[in-house]
Formats: sequence, C-alpha cells, structure tokens
Amino acid sequence: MLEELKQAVLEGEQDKATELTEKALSEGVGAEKILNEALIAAMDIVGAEYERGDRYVPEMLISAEAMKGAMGVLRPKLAEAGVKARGKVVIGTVEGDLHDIGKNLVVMMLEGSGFEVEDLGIEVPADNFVEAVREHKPDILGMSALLTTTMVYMPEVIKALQDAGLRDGVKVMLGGAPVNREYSDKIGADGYAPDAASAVELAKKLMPQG
Ligand code: B1M
Repeated sequence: MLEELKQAVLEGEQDKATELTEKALSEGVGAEKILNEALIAAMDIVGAEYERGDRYVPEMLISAEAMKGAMGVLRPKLAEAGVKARGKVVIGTVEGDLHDIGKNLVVMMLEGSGFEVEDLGIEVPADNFVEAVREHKPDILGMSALLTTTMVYMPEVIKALQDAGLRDGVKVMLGGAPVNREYSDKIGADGYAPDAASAVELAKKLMPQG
C-alpha cells in the first residue's frame, strides 16, 4: 500500500493519495512510516527528477499538492505520535513583493521533506520576520523575492535580525529568480537555492546535523 501511495504522489493524484493515507492509518500502519517510506520517499524522487530536468514545475506542483492532501490527514497523527520535524523554517516573500507561487512550492517541498514550516505569506516587513523568529525560534529563516526592486530588502531583514540579537541563532536562506549565490554571499546570508528541490537540499545542509 505504501508503494501505491508513493506512486499516487509521484503521479500527482491528490484524492488517491489522501484516501490511501487514510486507509494505511486505519489498517494500523504508523504515521511516521507512511511519512518516511511513502510521502518523503516520493518527494525525494520528485526533487531528483526536477534537478535532472526530467520533471517540470507544473508536474512538481501537482505532486506537491498530492503530498499536501496526504499531509492533511497525517499531520494530526504525527503530532499525536510526537514525531519530531526535521527542522523548523519560517518563510515569507519580502516587503513590497506579492509573488508567491515559487515560495509556496518551496513550502510544500519543505513540508514534504519533513520540515515544519511557518509561512508568513507575502509582502512581509522586516519587523514581522524578526517577530516570527523570536516567537517560533526556527532553525532557518527563508526569504523569497521575485523583483530586482524588492530583493534589496533582504539585507534589511538580515540587519533587523542582527539589531534584535537574533542573527546568530538562525540560518538565513534566500531564493527567487533575481537572487543568486553571489548576492546571497554579499549580503551575509547562509545560503541560496535556485529552485524548490535545491531549497530542500540546502535546508537539510543548514541543519546542525547537516
Ligand atoms: Co510578476 N514579475 N510582477 N507577477 N511575474 C516577474 C517576476 C517578471 C520577471 C516578469 C517580467 O517582466 N518578465 C517581472 C520582474 C522584473 C524584475 O524585477 N526583474 C515582474 C514584474 C515587473 C511584476 C510587476 C511589477 C508588474 C506590474 O504590475 N507592472 C508586479 C509586481 C507586483 C508586486 O510584487 N508588488 C507583478 C505582478 C505579478 C502577478 C500578480 C501578475 C503574478 C504573481 C502571482 C503570484 O505569485 N501569486 C506575477 C507573475 C506570475 C510573474 C511571472 C510571470 C512568474 C513568476 C512565477 O510564479 N514563476 C514572472 C516572470 C517569470 O518568472 N517568467 C514575473 C514560477 C515559479 C515556480 O518560479 O517564482 O522563480 P519562481 O520560484 C522558484 C525559484 O525562484 C525558487 O524556487 C521556486 C520554485 O522552483 N525560489 C526559492 C523562490 N523563492 C524561493 C525561496 C527559497 C529558495 C528558493 O528559499 C527561501
């Protein structure tokens, strides 16, 4: 059944993935086993296929949606079982920027890979990033920007984190079409990812257990 569930996520069949997750749970399969052996296993394949160029964004999106459906059923069970997330990420699109399709994809892929994600949405001011870091104590803060006019807001958020004395306790990860590694290094972020699959790889690397 887990193999069938993995296939449903790979094919992007949301209803089937949700039903199979419910069925697996009702037949006594553990939530963590379902997560690791079917859902995360499928998203690992999705990420690898995307990086090889064997899968395009829309196909990645439908798999992520299928994963999301299954996670809706699984999440409460995981919480009950006390399954620890791989890490916690606070993420948002920066002030002045309302592009969120790519950021949402990153969120889905991160969740699909076992991260707990607090999504602050779009047009997030520096103060809100700072507040969220204070409140949620994430391992990673992710910022997305799609405009050359808004990516310049990223260093302001980093400065606000420094001013609040929070920068040392959180890794900062950047993404979005106009951003690149050089810019990320220049403004003192901890990493940049060009797409959702590499965002997951980067997030794993930024965790202390790396
Ligand atoms: Co806008 N827009 N847009 N837009 N828009 C762009 C970005 C643009 C390149 C189009 C163009 O001119 N060719 C251009 C920016 C030019 C520039 O600054 N260099 C542009 C512009 C100018 C504008 C407006 C200013 C237009 C206007 O009103 N005059 C305006 C700005 C509004 C604002 O933000 N204040 C605007 C508005 C819009 C819409 C509302 C119509 C819509 C957004 C809808 C939404 O997001 N809910 C929109 C769209 C859809 C686009 C394009 C067509 C597509 C963006 C997208 O979703 N790509 C875009 C042109 C293009 O890219 N071809 C364009 C698909 C998505 C999966 O990719 O977002 O790159 P992407 O995300 C990737 C990676 O970047 C990475 O992973 C994702 C998945 O692989 N990634 C991360 C993203 N965030 C990450 C975070 C990470 C790690 C990786 O870690 C934290």
